[in-house]
Parts: sequence; structure tokens; C-alpha cells
Amino acid sequence: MKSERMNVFLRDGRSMLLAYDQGLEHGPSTDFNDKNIDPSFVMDLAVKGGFNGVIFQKGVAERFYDGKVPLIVKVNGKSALVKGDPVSKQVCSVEYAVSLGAKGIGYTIYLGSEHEAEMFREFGRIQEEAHEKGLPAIAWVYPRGAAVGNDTAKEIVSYAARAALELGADAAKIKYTGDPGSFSWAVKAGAGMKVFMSGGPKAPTDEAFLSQVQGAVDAGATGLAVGRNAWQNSEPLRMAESLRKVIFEGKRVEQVASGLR
Ligand code: FBP
Repeated sequence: MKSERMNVFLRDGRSMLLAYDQGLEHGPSTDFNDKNIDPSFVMDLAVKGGFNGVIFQKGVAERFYDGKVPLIVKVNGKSALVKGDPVSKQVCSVEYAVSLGAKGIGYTIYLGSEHEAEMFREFGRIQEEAHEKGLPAIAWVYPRGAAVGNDTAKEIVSYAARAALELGADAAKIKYTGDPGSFSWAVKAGAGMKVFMSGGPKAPTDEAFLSQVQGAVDAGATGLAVGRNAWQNSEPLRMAESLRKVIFEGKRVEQVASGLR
């Protein structure tokens, strides 16, 4: 059953994943400081912060994954240096990801890119291999390229969720639309598939980010897969605690805000 494959990453049907593949996607000078450039720092945060999964590319998983939190290996990737419509191709086999301890397979699809067909085809094969091994296939679906306008519009984000469903993903990681009403349409478009809000660049304040997370959860999302808003925070464990309260305990931002700067 599709829904059961994600169970390893869920607690009471909800989830909080820690993403750390930005070194490849954006380059170290864009996102990292002296602390978070060290993958051990993020591995430790995943454990101590109570995350339900950690997301690495294979090279970081090989050297730094400690087995204490379920692993998702991103099996495709690209750098920020190539211009034009984006394409992200496979860099790690499902079999190798499993040998590293992966309990889930991650793959990015740039919906709307002139290269989307290549990513659809590759994801299709990877999804089948992952399912043969009993692992979920989690699709990052980011509408992008010359044909795509506002990538957080309701129509586009819901299209991303629906594309993930129709391509066979067990879960989709999509951008937040900005309000729970419109995001709930994207969750509905997923028709029961798990929907994760993607974190994005660090929000101006902790409250602003937690409000987005609360909105996504109110809209029916399973939770979030966050990177920069967690490990760029000056107090990442406190942010993780606030996220846990919003996602698992149903606390409102106002209730957790007193613990924030
Ligand atoms: P963030 O929470 O830092 O945005 O991480 C989520 C993520 O999907 C990463 O897995 C990935 O590296 C990054 O966003 C991609 O960002 P971009 O939107 O620039 O492609």
C-alpha cells in the first residue's frame, strides 16, 4: 500500500524532515556559514531536533549519516551554475541509496521546464525500483523555467501536487502558496498523497516562518521538509522545538512565540 511506505517518516500521521542538499543545489557560499558547512552539525540537529527524517545527497550520506534518523537520499541533483530551463538527472542508483541506509528516495522534477519529459521518465523508473524495494518515492516538484510565471500561485502549486500524484509519488514536496485556503486546494489535488511544504530561503522572522508552517498544516499538509529555516537559525534546536509544537501538538504560533527571539 502506497500510504504505508511513508510510515517510517511519520509520527501520528505528521512529519518534519530536515533537508541538506543545498551545497550542491546552491553552492556553499550562498547558504552556509562556519557552523552549518559541516554536515555533522546538521546530522546532529536532525537527531537532537526530533526530525522524522534527514535528506542527503549520496556523498554526504556516505560520510556523515549516523543511522539515528531515517534517511532519504536525493538521487538526482544539479548545480546553480547552468542557465536556462533546468534539468536534474540521476546521480545515485536506488540500490546504492538503499546500501547507504535510505528508507526513502528523493527526486526533483522541474515541472514546466522544457526538459520535464526527461525527469518524468527518469522518476518513473526510479519510482518503480523504489517500490520494488518497499521504499517510498518522494518527489520535489518545483515548477520552473521560461514557461512558468509565479511558482507559488495556487494553480501552479496544485498542478505540482497533482503531477506528483499522477506520476506515482508517495509524497510531494511543494512550495507554500502563502495562505491555507489556496494551499488546501493543492493538498486536495494530491488526493491523499502526503504533501510536504518546502521551506525556502530563511524567512525574515521565526514567527513568519512558523505562520507558513501552521498554514500548511491547517490546510491538511503532512508537514514540512525544511533546510535553511532550520540550520541557518542561530538557535536551530529552539526552532525545531517550535516546529514540533506546531506540527505535532497543534499549538498556534502565538503560543510558541514566547519561546522565540
Ligand atoms: P530549503 O528549506 O532550504 O528551501 O530546502 C528545501 C529544498 O527543496 C532543498 O531540498 C533544495 O536543496 C532546495 O530547497 C532547492 O532550492 P531552490 O528552490 O533554490 O531550487
